[in-house]
Amino acid sequence: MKVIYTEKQRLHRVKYEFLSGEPTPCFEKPERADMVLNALQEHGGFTVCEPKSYGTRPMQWVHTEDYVEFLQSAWSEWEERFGSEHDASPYCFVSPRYLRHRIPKDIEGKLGYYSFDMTAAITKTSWQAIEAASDCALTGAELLINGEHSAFALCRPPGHHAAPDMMGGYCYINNAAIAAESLRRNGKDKVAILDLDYHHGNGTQSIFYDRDDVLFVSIHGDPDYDYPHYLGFADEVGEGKGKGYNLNLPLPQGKTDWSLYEPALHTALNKIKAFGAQALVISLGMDTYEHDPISYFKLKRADYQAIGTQLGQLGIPTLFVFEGGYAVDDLGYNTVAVLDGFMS
Ligand code: OKP
Ligand code: ZN
Repeated sequence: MKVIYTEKQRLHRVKYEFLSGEPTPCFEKPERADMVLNALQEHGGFTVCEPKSYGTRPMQWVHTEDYVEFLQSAWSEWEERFGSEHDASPYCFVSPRYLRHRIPKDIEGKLGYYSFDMTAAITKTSWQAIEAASDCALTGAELLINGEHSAFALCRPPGHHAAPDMMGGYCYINNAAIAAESLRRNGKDKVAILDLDYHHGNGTQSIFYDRDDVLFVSIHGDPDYDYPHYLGFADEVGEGKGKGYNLNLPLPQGKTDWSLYEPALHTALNKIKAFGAQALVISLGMDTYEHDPISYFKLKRADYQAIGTQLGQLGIPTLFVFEGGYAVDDLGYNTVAVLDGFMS
């Protein structure tokens, strides 16, 4: 299987996030990709290649132009006002209830306008990594368009929380959504996205919520108890012609092991089969692992192999797009277990 990765993605490294009120070194860090690369190399069945460059045009398929421009200029605007010592980060947000959705001129106002939480800070070199991650996803999609049966876009920063004009949850540009849209524009009439990250892919859901040509299915921790808290419930089924093309399968925090997970996976795969997907994008979050430091499912290494096997049995051209997963020591081997299961 071909893996698309570039060292440029190392250029995004945020110093801190707040975990239960405490400044903590950011869990989403470049070493995550290193662990995956190591495990891929040890396995031996993978070829790592560099992405092609696609620029910002494809980003605008799923994001607004003003948001993409904001991401590109945010650091220089921030640096001009506050210097380069601290990462650019929002603190004030547009509550949907009482405040006006109006883009302020000041960078602190803009950061809040374009964010739904405080976990997506911007550094001097973040943009280069963000663009590189999008390129990895697009290169992966192009491999499928050119006839590969599968590929793995090893993207960082991740993307599934990024909405048309909002960052959050370590995500800026929605890599999986861009890949899905690329597949749609290149002959795949029906594309399914299966989001396996522990956290609901609110951004991806929002992007495709009113569409019937891209099915979104997600298995994740119940948002009544887990991040992103305000989306990802089972009654969100899509709207307009997209009604019936969004399927959320929230599972209980703390006790979801394979015995609870497998039936949900079965439901998800049946939905994808019934839809008749011609290409499948997997938002491959590995934070469903029993030892993940910020998530609460109980999947084990062998379960990842089984997930991969079941995905492979669908027989649909499949692009894996890397999302979360923070148990760094086991992250590489767990990821390879999914891909190995898929190939075998
Ligand atoms: C990004 B991805 C839990 C804190 C959660 C944000 C998590 C972002 C996850 N107490 N903080 O979906 O893996
Ligand atoms: Zn996650």
